[in-house]
Amino acid sequence: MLPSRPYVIGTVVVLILFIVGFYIQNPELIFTAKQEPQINLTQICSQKLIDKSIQLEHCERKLLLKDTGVRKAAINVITPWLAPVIWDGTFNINILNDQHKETRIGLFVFAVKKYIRFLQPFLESAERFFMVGHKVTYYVFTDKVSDVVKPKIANGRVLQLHEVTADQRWQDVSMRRMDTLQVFTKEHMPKEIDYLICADVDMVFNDHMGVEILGDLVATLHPGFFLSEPESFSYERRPISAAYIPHGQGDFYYMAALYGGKVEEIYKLSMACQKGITEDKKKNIEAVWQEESHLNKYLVYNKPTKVLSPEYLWATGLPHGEFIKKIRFLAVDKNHNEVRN
Ligand code: 5GW
Ligand code: MN
Repeated sequence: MLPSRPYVIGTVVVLILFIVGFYIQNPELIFTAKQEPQINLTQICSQKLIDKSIQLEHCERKLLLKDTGVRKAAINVITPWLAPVIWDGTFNINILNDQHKETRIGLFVFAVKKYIRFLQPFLESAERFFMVGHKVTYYVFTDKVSDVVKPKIANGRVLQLHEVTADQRWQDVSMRRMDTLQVFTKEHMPKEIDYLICADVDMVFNDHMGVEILGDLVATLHPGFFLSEPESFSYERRPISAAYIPHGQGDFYYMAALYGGKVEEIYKLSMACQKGITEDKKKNIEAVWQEESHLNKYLVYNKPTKVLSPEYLWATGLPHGEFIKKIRFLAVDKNHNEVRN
């Protein structure tokens, strides 16, 4: 007997509904034929690696270097613990400026003995490039307050001059900064500012340095080591020093000429570094790169929440590849014998 007509129609309808339902659940099957051919990322990467005039925008930085001896992680825009590495092109300054309208920022700098000569160009260039349009307090420490030439300072910005004693040994001058930081980040700064940036004075601001550098704990890649393997970092390697970092540990070599963070974080950092410096002094030793060694030690175990690319720390005459688009903060080419005696 043949199936009745309603039975046939019913079966066909069920079949159609089944097919339609299947494709609704698996839409990619419908469009398979229309899909673009798959992009071959490996091919693109290798083309970029061959191309010498590579554009350094955004995530392309990861593809940059063709020299296999060079550490690729060094040009990442993010650390393995997911802290951003700040390069030109990785941020939108207008969004960040809006977020930081009310933020109060401190800039801490020592200018003792002959280094007082660097202060005026430092401050004048800061007025041009450092946190322009924001609330800034300069915390200047010097042994001769009366010798300071005060530059013209924009509205909303304040210069505080503080007297410090000049240590005999240059190593102590540089390390005294931690001791001073420890006091000021506890007693004065918490009421006055939200973030503190600490800098060397033998520097000039040379391009924009704004709120993109603010974070809980911020450190800067040393321009001489950002392409190096960790084994060659000049960490303190003697176990007797409090700044000791064993081989196999540590992520980057940070330069002590620029770091910062929330006042509370810099308090913790300066406490820890000063403690290490004092412990070493008791043993009659000194870390290989003084407070920079202690800073690096601290940052191995307290990872920075933001890392600044060497755009934020470059040295006069240091050759740079295409990957440094902006030199924002530049170490002055100083005559060591002249300024240190
Ligand atoms: C003097 C002689 C040798 C090394 C440092 C000094 C020195 C450093 C000084 O006489 N006065 C002084 O204020 N400083 C502070 O320490 C400055 O803020 C200076 O930028 C900072 C670090 O010393 P630098 O800049 O000589 O260290 P490098 O590593 O940049 O050469
Ligand atoms: Mn310096």
